Amino acid sequence: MRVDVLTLFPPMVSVPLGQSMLGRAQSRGLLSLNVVDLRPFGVGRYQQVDDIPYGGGSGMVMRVDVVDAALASVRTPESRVLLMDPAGTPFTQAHARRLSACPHLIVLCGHYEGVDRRVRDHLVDEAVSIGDYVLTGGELAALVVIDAVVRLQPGVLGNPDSLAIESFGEGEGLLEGGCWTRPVSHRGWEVPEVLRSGHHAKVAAWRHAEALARTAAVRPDLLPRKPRDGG
Ligand code: JEH
Repeated sequence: MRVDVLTLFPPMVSVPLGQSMLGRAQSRGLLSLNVVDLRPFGVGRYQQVDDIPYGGGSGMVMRVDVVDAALASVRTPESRVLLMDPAGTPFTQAHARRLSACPHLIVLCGHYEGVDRRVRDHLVDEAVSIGDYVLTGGELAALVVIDAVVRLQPGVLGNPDSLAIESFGEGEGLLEGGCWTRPVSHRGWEVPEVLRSGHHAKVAAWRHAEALARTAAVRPDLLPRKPRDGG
């Protein structure tokens, strides 16, 4: 898939995405990443990309004309345009799965106090937030979205089993209990006996019980069929 990221700070995006699985996805041609610097689309002698907010308030707001010009340089009829936005729709795994089917994603990252509202209203398909905390800009949030989407592309994960397990529900519906490797004992901390037993059915049952216990302890909201307020 092709991903264009529009940002005032290109290395914030290109450097992390050059590492690990996503770096390998790029060199293997599974991800075609293009990070676009917004600065050359700025206006006037100083290539200004932002201005003071109408109605007052602190900080600077990114200009709609600048964003429009930058988007026009990469947009095609099959592009899906995302705006990273602290007031956007919460990003979920279902979101990631839907976006992974798009041939071309464009991710717009604001900074400072955000972007002129006309961008969200007229130039993008959706505004997305990665969670209820405040970041300094959209770049780190874009990395989260791109990572979650690109790892779902066929061939990106070394082991397709990981995806099979997720879609089966173990990875997604419940939290995982834990995992262990050698040595079998370290400072008296032992690998659970059942995992060394070689009894596959027992291992599966134990893991499921662990996942349920873990989920009930830290994310009871994820448990199925639990009655919740308001329905
Ligand atoms: C942050 C894009 C562009 C910071 C604060 C404000 C919140 C009430 N999950 C996420 N957190 N932050 C971002 C994000 C995503 N996706 C994000 C961005 C930009 C994404 C600029 N910023 C910085 C920024 C204003 N405050 C927003 N308000 C709900 C607590 C208070 C005001 C705007 C922009």
